[in-house]
Amino acid sequence: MTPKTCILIGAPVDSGKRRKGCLMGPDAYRTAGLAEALTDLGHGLIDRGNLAPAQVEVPAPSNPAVHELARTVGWTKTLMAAATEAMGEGFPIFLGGDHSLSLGSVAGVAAHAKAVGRPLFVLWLDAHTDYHTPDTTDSGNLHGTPLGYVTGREGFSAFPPLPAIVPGENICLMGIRSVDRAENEALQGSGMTVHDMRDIDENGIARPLAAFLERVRAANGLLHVSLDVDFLDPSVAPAVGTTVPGGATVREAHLVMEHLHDSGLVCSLDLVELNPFLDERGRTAKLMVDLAASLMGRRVFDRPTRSF
Ligand code: EXY
Ligand code: MN
Ligand code: MN
Ligand code: MN
Repeated sequence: MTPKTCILIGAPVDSGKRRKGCLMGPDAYRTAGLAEALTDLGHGLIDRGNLAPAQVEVPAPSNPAVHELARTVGWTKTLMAAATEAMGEGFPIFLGGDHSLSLGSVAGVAAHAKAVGRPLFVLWLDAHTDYHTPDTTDSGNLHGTPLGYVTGREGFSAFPPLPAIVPGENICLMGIRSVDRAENEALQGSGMTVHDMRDIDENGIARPLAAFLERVRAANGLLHVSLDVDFLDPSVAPAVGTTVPGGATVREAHLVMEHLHDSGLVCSLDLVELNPFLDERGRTAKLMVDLAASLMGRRVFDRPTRSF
């Protein structure tokens, strides 16, 4: 990978669900050595610190279950602008914060892709499909809605207008093992490619990923990666409020990162849903940093038995 200017964007978003703690995520990644890992790989680094949400007023949501709508809309506004700006300067890494941050990060990256005339593709590594709208969510937790927003589903009238829609055909989800009924119905005909854990157990993770990366390459696309802690199995990544058993192993996740690195296609990254309050001596934060580093560079100690 050619050296990048990595731009760390702290997004202590905690409004996308009721359980608190993701606001500590950005500082946990810093404490776990993210900046040092990136500079050791030869990349430049700018840390923009932690952002704050724009203050906005919104009408009462039609679904009374919806939680903290105004704050999440404010974050979306802030992060969309920050993402578009950072894409013009380097490789943004969004340090979450819960997954509602991706309403802003993906929309902002999509605006940049449109401006430079290239299609945006998204790889969504998650236990969940996050395809709700504010009208379909039962929990009211807006961290379950980012893919609904960026694909242009109806129901997001309180949010900023999308600068560019990401077509479902450009989105690939991996690690899926928890889908709500309303999401499942909407997924039919969405065009998105969904590799659930059964699929990965039966076929492995490398081949479906390679097929997706080939599509990105053939289209001269830009690729945004959104990594939710709950993509990983809770036994190796306990610091998340939405654990689902049967997740990706360290080996599978690491292999994904190596293939992403080798592809040279990735332009931006979300690290989301880390709740340091639930961690065990920083192990989840450290694993997420290790995965991000493997995406950003080939490290010889990744393969200690290999001769060079
Ligand atoms: N589908 C469930 C809901 O809508 O409440 C769970 C969503 C969890 C979202 C996490 C971030 O991936
Ligand atoms: Mn998610
Ligand atoms: Mn999830
Ligand atoms: Mn739900």
